[in-house]
Amino acid sequence: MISKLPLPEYEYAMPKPDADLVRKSIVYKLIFILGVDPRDATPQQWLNAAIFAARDLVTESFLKTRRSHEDHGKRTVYYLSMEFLMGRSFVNSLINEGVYDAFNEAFSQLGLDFADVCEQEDDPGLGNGGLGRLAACFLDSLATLRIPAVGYGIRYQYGMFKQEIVDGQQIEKPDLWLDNDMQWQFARPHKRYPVYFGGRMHVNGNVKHWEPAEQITALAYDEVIPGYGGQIANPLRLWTAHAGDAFDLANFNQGDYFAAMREQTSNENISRVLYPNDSTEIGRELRLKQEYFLVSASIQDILARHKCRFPNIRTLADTVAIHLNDTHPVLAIPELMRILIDEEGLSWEEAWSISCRVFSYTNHTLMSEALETWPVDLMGRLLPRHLDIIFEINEHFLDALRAIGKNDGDFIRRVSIIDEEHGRRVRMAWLAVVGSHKVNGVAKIHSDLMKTSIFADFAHIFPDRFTNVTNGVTPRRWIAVANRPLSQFLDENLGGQDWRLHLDHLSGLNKLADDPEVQAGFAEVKQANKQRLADYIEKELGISVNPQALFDVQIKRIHEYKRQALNVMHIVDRYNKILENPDADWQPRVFIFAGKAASAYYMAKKIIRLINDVAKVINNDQRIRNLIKVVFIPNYSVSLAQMIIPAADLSEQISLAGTEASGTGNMKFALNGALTIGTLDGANVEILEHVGEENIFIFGNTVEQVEAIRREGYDPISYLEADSDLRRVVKQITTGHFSPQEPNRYNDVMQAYGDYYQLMADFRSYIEAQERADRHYRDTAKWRRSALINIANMGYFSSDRSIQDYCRNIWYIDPISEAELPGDDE
Ligand code: 26Q
Repeated sequence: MISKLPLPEYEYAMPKPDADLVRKSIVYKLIFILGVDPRDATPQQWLNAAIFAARDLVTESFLKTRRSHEDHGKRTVYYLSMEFLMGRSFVNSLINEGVYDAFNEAFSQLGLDFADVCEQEDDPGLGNGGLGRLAACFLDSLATLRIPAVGYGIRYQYGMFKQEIVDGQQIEKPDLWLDNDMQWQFARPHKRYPVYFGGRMHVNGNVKHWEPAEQITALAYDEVIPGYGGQIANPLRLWTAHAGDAFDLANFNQGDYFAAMREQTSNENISRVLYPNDSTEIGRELRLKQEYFLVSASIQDILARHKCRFPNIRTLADTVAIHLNDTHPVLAIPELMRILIDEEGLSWEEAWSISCRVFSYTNHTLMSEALETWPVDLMGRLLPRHLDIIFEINEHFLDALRAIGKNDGDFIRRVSIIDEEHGRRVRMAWLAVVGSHKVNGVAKIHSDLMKTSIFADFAHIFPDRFTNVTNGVTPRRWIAVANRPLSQFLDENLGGQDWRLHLDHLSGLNKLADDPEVQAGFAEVKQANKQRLADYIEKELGISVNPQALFDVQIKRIHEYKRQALNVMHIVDRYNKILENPDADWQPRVFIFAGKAASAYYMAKKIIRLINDVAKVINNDQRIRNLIKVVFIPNYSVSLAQMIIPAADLSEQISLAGTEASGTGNMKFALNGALTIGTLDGANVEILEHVGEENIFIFGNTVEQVEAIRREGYDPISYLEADSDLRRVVKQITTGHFSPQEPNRYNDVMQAYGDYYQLMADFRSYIEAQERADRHYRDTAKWRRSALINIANMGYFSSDRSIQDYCRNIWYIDPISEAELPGDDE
């Protein structure tokens, strides 16, 4: 048990600051922490000083929260994720701590432009997209809901690359975020754990012993995650690989000092760089090392924490829930088993019973080609004891199946954790399902499909294990931080600020949606946000866009299944029709794209180039008279999303049905009063249920239709033959209309792999939905009403609701009550 400091001599309660105090604190930090004369300070240095001032406030909540967790021995959830896409922290912290106005005012006292200072902050890209951003929204909700929780991740030196567009093409540049972003993190040099790799296993009777060949140290850095309301802050603990005083043990023992030192440097690569989500075989070994590195350090830390608070390791499952964000950290299961058995001396049965109660797993994809598997050889070379444990888990599992009469060879082959057919690989998703007490999908349709497709066999074996938790997004970042005009509008029209904590209170807008004054107020908010984005586009890209036009937005990772190419096809079709019929009453539109392609993903990069080629031709065609503008905004990031989403009128969520597990951008748009044009995929289905079919533009084949088409043999050519508009669009793109200098540039982009994502099949229905959107937009009152109804009915999609679902149905955790919270002047 931890010995506690005597109270209350060591208490320090930070006074709630007003602008004067904040100003003094910022100037103090500038001078005495940064050593900069206020006369010479750059906006960047002012920001750094202000961050130190803000961090003081969150740190107070942070330490109090920790103490309260220790005092009450509450059950805690540990969220393991290879990605946390946190976005900028400064304004978010000010809003969550309730000191935004004080800081704003302090900066105006200093004669500085607050917005300009805030723009100096780096946006650490420690994630690829949805899965990483979801983890960040969840941390915000966990702290806000006062759930004892710790996030565990990797402190990549290089996160997501910086995207530049040169001649229409994506160029990747390294993004060294750590240069400036140390202010938010507390280094914990005493929190260090050894992580081992390689070597051999020794078997001595019943006792197994792993003699590793390499050792690396995991060092902890804590980022403070403040909850809204300033009472609670939880840690996000990020691990960095440090060679420290550890060497390649074998080389060192043989006296080969230089070989040992060389290894040491290469091992520090473990936390060097974030992997893209379509990674090729090259460099995969390092990815497996990363996954184990995260898992091993985190499990050691969780066990150390448990031992500090409780005398017996056997009670672990009573106080610890460990959540696996996809299969990436699933080695946590054999790692916990290894420690419980090899180091703590528990029996297999005891260890397995604890392990199953501790772990739960979220699946984020149905596409079987995206499921993680690792070659048995590689696993055995890097982690021989873990592979051995995985074999044993598999044996126990298959034996149990055979014992209940399920011994059909084909069935056993399908559910075996070891895939024997593709060169012996470990199926990580199977391991996650077998080793967890709950497995969830991220939207209703996704969770249902999980049980009939990839996990059908397991749904029979473990019918109670599968469940759904529909994703959500935090209203703090996605309204309060990203859309201040809308926040003010909501405060005024809902008569208070509590929608930030109870998003279902937005439903109060339903009865106001027809009120012309309310509609006008909303229109003003939207216009201000569109103007801000138009200014940004003008400044960054030199393209002038009409802020009165309909802003049609698709921002997300570039991927064939997300069908940015279908969006382009609609743009080209509209272009053709305007040229054909220039005097018709066309609705002006600005098409906005942003998103990164994985650097090795040939087709995704080609799609970016296509967007830019199409933009060049159409934007410069005088005959179009600005009725269409196409803009690709480079370097998509959380902070860009925060600017673009509030400015959108129409949100493009057009994945092929059955491919997007949930989507979360779709929620952010609707929450900010954009109407969705989308397929019946992922969370779109539930958004439709909440906003009603007259306030959303649904098109395209359903999952059942997509499957039927595939079963019967999909024939894209038949759609081309039947539709002359479609034929013209495809011909133009594939024969160089938008790339006259290289006519063949896009001859593979439309029908790659036989149009696997069925663009041709959904084209006509998409065009019709776009026409409905035009007509709807023309009726200003109708559109505004729909936008308000969208906002009013998005309460369900708060990540607070998702986290409450997890707490009730998966983690079995209660929040810390008001009474258990430390008071301000304790
Ligand atoms: C795996 C192995 C090796 C290297 C990289 C990866 C890897 C990394 C990231 C695989 C997948 C990812 C990311 C997946 C992702 O972002 N999925 C999205 O998750 C969202 C949150 O649940 C959903 O809303 C999206 O539908 C889903 O695509």
